[in-house]
Amino acid sequence: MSRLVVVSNRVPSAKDSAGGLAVALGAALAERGGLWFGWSGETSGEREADRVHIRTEGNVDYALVDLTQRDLDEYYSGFANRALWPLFHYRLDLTDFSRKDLAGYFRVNRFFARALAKLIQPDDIVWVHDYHLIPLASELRQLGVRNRMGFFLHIPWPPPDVLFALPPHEELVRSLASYDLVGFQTAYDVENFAACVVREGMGRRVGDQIYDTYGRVFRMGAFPIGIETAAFAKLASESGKDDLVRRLETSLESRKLIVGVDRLDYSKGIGQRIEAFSRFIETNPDQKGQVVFLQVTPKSRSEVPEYADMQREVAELAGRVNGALGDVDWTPIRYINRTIGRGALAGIYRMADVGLITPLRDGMNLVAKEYVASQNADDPGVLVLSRFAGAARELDGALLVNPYDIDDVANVIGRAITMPREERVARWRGMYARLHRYDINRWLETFLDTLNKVEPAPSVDTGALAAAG
Ligand code: ADQ
Repeated sequence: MSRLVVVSNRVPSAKDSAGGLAVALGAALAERGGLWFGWSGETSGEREADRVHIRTEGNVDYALVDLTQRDLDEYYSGFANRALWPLFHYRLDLTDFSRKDLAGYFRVNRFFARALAKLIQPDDIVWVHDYHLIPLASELRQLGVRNRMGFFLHIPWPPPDVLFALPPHEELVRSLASYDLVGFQTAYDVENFAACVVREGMGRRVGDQIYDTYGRVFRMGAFPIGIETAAFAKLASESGKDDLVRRLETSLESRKLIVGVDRLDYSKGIGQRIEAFSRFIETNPDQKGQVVFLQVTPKSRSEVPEYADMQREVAELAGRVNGALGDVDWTPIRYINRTIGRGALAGIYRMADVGLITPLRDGMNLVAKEYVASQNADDPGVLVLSRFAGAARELDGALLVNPYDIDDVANVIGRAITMPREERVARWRGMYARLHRYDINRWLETFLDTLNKVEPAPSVDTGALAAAG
């Protein structure tokens, strides 16, 4: 088995509480021996490609590099999070493109490539994650690295007319062609990407999910990410003793619970969700005092202005709804800005009669899967899920909604909260079986097996082509 090299913008630190992806990748690295490379999370005045901090745990090396404040502003807060993130979530209105940020994005990818190239051994298999690092393979190939390389995009890939609004769209597609395998969350993303390649004549289809782009042949495919299903189910079933879970249960006084859990991000549709809950109460006055909506939302990316604006807007909206609908003994919305340990989170999901997961656009949405995995098999809650989450392609027992249609979401909340037990059990069973079969480890094996089987492309190097103009 080849050694595995994982590359992501951030490398989980020893003190982070590891999420499912970090746990699964960590386990794969430990099994094969490997290297996890990325930004240290630290800024320094100067950056030097040979100043790589290496931490070794067992047979896994964690290799970290610092970035400068300017790198972070341009590469991370700039091009990655103010151009790629909004555009890939279909938000042209929030996309802020600048050539300065784009140059920073390519500069940091080149810097990462120079530092990483020295650590890669000839038989290594390299797996790069997410939109921050699209150009990494192309930079590595220009440095002569010929290893098998795969890329997985955690967020959606937009359709051609959305992508083409981004001036450097062709460079991004050209960069992706330097990988041997490009993985997306759903078949819709694959379709969108293939349409982008073909529409502007950047490449052509030469086989099943195989494309020749700028003279380089590569494979693409859908690899829907999973969760640690069995571990989540276990955490949830053992969560009854957790202090936070008990306090929540006592405070509910047998009221029904609806839960939403998301990073504070405009793609998650939190504002529309609050409006829909409010509409549900207005149109069902008998539910006043009978139901609580708990929205758990840790702040994220506060350095990006759109996120700071959103923090204020959502807090104000929740306050306004509580002021208008609440009573001395009932606060309809509980809005909490903090992260919660996985055990307590699983317990909250299990206690909730409804999981209200309504992103405006989402690559997958792991919360939807965690909610399903955490339910009590004999008395499960109901998942209300946006049709625009990648998870909607798999979770066919959910009640699907259009999150832009506030009346529809309000009606479906009513249907979910009154759904008879037999229907809840029937809907839940199929979803759980699928999540159990196709969990995070299966996802990881499927991606790596496919990457291992891809014929390495000896065809013309994208880098050489780019250099030749
Ligand atoms: P995210 O946009 O971060 O991920 P999501 O898939 O929902 O979205 O994952 C969030 C994770 O953070 C979940 O595991 C959840 O439990 C955790 N989390 C959220 N709020 C929390 C809280 N208050 N306390 C503790 N934990 C919390 C990106 C893409 C998604 C894609 C994932 C994985 O945007 O579409 O599903 O990557 O590929």
